[in-house]
Amino acid sequence: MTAPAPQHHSLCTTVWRLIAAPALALGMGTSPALAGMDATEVRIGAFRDFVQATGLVTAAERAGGGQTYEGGWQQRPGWVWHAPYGRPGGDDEPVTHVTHAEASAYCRWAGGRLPTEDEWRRAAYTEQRDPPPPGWIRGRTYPYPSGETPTGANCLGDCGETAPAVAHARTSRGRGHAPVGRTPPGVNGLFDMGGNVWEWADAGPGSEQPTLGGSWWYGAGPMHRTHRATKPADTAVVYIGFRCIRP
Ligand SMILES: [Ca+2]
Repeated sequence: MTAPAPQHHSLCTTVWRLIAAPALALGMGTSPALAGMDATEVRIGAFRDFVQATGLVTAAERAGGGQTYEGGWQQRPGWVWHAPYGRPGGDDEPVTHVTHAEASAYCRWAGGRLPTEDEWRRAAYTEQRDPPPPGWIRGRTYPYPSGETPTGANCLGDCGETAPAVAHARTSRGRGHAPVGRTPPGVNGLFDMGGNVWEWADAGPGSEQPTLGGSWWYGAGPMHRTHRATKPADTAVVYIGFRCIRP
């Protein structure tokens, strides 16, 4: 089940505009139901604050660009965290083309850390609000972050009418990402846990790290709670982003 969107989105947008700068760095605020899980994927604008504070040059920048998948992995010159498809991205778009280590460093800088896979999954699939808004059942584990169905997420084909992708997206498959928080809120009131961009989680030391929730590149399959995926930790590509938790 997908909860009605407008009042939640309006409230979130209002909160996003009013919260102070340190909280802004983490995205569109955090979910009060979930001990500090970001309500949205981390935004380009927030990552810019991190880059300006730390002088980070990302691996994708050093390599000349991140990657996309077009019948095999293809490097794209100039496709980096602030220009996801080679052209400047808006501050409200999800940051992409960042490695697991870069995502983790951002979260630590912002006063949190990457969620573990278990933390991410509990937030994405099991409703914990007390009481939850109408239409949601406390304690229920849903098949999708959007509820009983994938409807409303930004995925490929299976999600129905979704938030408009950014106009500068360049892809031969799917429509590209939407700015964060434009789809209806899902389980626990979180945005885009299913679809939009994959999200890094932290499995501890290791060269393979979890990515969760699927993306605009895929249908609903990778959004389902039974789906598991990992990527090489140095992957920096157009459809992987992240969010942080401050437990
Ligand atoms: Ca996502």
